[in-house]
Amino acid sequence: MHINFEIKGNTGCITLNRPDVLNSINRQMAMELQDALDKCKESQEIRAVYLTGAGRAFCAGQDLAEAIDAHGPGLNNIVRDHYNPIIKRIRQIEKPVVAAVNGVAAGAGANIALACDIVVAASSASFIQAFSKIGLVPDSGGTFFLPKLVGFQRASALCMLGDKVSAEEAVMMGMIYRMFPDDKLEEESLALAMKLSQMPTKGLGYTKRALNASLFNNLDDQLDVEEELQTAAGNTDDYKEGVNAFLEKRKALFTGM
Ligand code: T3D
Repeated sequence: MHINFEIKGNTGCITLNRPDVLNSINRQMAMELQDALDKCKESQEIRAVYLTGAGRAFCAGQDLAEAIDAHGPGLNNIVRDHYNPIIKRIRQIEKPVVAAVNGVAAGAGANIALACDIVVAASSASFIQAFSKIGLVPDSGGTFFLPKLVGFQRASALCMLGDKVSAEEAVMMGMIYRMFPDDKLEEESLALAMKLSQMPTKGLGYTKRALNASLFNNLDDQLDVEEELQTAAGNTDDYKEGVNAFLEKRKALFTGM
């Protein structure tokens, strides 16, 4: 197995686990990651997803030994069968997906992290659009998310130069949400995922759907989406519980329903 998958409370925890090659992704790992994301989507018990890496790296992107293997899957197949389905799954799971970037995130590894809903990193972590250094194009949604996160100009420079961005710089430029000291990352990031897993899951799922739609919509269309999803959220048990708890001055107990 190249992925560790376990359920902690209501959080599906996925750990990329090929530390000797900095968790670079080969076909087996890509398929296992897709399967784990499917489990997270389908399970009622899982209300948040947590993605991290084993060892000193988050993920160094494509396993380059496999990429140049004449008997390997081939470039176009790698993008179509490995990375595109991973990114689509991350965006389509209507539950919060937290990436805890514990070390270097390069190539597809960086862009898988950036496709997640909330990205936090260890202070020693870094992000590298490594593709240009080997003559490739950013994939795994990098050309989609990066300009939206950091602006077109910065994204162009990062994609073309392949500069290493420190966690601190990544926070400053809005590429990621927060940074924690190395020895606190696991505790803090897991606590964040666990907290999300106890929040109104349907409401968070609708929020994600609205944010996904905002990437394409004009204001009129987006207001329509918000109206529709607010109606749906208002019909959930968690909305009733949230309002009642507020009025009764007690802590809400959300069930995700
Ligand atoms: O077919 C396709 O390729 C299409 C899909 C493309 C998607 C992509 O992700 S393309 C981009 C692929 N990734 C890269 O180009 C990054 C390659 N790695 C690096 O540049 C560096 O390893 C890092 C900057 C990430 C970290 O550097 P450093 O000095 O901390 O570690 P290292 O010594 O380079 O790596 C440690 C080991 O991991 C080393 O093996 P060894 O010498 O101990 O036996 C190294 O070969 C291995 N490793 C690191 N990255 C990869 C890898 N092995 C295979 N594939 C990797 N991507």
